[in-house]
Amino acid sequence: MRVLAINDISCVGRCSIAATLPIISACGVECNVLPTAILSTHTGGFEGYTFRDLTKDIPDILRHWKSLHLKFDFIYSGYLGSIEQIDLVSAIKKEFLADGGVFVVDPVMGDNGDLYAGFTPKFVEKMRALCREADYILPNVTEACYLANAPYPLDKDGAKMALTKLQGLCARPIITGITDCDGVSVCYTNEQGEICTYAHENVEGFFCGAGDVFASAFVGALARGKSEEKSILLASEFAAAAIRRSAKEVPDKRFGLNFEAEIFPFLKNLND
Ligand code: PXL
Repeated sequence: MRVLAINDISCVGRCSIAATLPIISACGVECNVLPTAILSTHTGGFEGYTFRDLTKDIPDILRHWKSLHLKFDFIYSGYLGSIEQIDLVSAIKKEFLADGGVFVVDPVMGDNGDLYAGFTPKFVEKMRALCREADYILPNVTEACYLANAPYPLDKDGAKMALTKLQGLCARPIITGITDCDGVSVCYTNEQGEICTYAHENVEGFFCGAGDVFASAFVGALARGKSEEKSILLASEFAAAAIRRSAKEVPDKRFGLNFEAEIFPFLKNLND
């Protein structure tokens, strides 16, 4: 089983590839990477970060991979450093996804109702087109609102309506981080096609990278042969446990989730 993670390297801040590699490897699955950009930190709350766009390096990397006849069972894309990279990801899916392989798009674009620095309405439009090619999309509430043209924020009922709209883009959308009086929920369709939500207690404090921890665990569990619904529940439990722990243990939330300390319980659940 071979996963390709297309995401940035934020050198500090425990998100993107720095979260995906350890989590998918811990699942016992080979994780190959295609870095989209290198940043000194992620962009959520830090100032003065460096940003090197790697768009121009990607065609040469792909040429080499083609000469090796590489195919991937899963392609999981996250933070993309330029609009051009959206077309590249689409081409990578066509060229490198194995027959019967799974394409997972986390349409990383924003949080808390706003787009991240450097993202534009044109990017959202292009991302919508990439979502049409995906087997699964994993937007947070902000991204779901941008993609579905829904008003921010979403409660559980709003999320169910947005999910129905997103099914016009991709058969299997999963909306994360829905916050209401019941806590934080994830909204998805189960195997019977019914729209479901799964809630955790709400924990104070916003952590950049929580979506990447969820998405990486989801892909790792799917790659280990778990069902979609089981993978969602395992990934939600893992992300929620990391958030609960980090709310107490990480004084500066910009430095990300202490997901490392929750990997063993996650693996125990995965292997049960
Ligand atoms: O985890 C989302 C993310 C990924 N990559 C970069 C980011 C963010 C969120 O801010 O800035 C570079």
